Amino acid sequence: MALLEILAFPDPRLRTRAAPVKDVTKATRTLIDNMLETMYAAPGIGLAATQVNVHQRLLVMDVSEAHDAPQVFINPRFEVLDPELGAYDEGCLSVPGFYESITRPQKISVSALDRNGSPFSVNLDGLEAICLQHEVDHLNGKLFVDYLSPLKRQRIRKKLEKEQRTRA
Ligand code: QAP
Ligand code: CO
Repeated sequence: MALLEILAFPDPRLRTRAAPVKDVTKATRTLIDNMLETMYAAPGIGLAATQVNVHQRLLVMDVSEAHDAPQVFINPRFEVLDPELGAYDEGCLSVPGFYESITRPQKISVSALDRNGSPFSVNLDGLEAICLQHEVDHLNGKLFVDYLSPLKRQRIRKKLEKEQRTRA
């Protein structure tokens, strides 16, 4: 297994719209395992392939306390089951150090392929529903900072650009 490099905002590659996975192969499963390892090491609760510069529609997440319940979604599609919005302080491994309250639907139904390429559907609520939507946004080139005011987003961008300059 291997740790993958996580792209950081405002890297333009995070704006790429990912393409559907055509075949779930051994290479797909290696990518999934490396993404899970990278997510757990961070540590984080969700990671989309976009964030590791792989532009395929695939994401991993684990919102469990014990970090022993990995979930994999390939070519995920979701429907809102309950239009009621809830707020959650979201973060992102690609926007390190920043957390902001974001509102999203709290109950969704997701259809996807599993790591063997078999289709499945599941209803999600709470943090799982929020995280899944956050990660699907990544696959569409969207970040949680896009929901903030331009002023807030610019402040975050400037701080991260400065950090990235001093790190390089
Ligand atoms: C997405 O985010 C998410 O700033 C997953 O310094 C987060 O795993 C969806 C992380 C919250 C819904 C709610 C962030 C780690 C991890 C940071 C993450 C940081 C270190 C973020
Ligand atoms: Co994120």
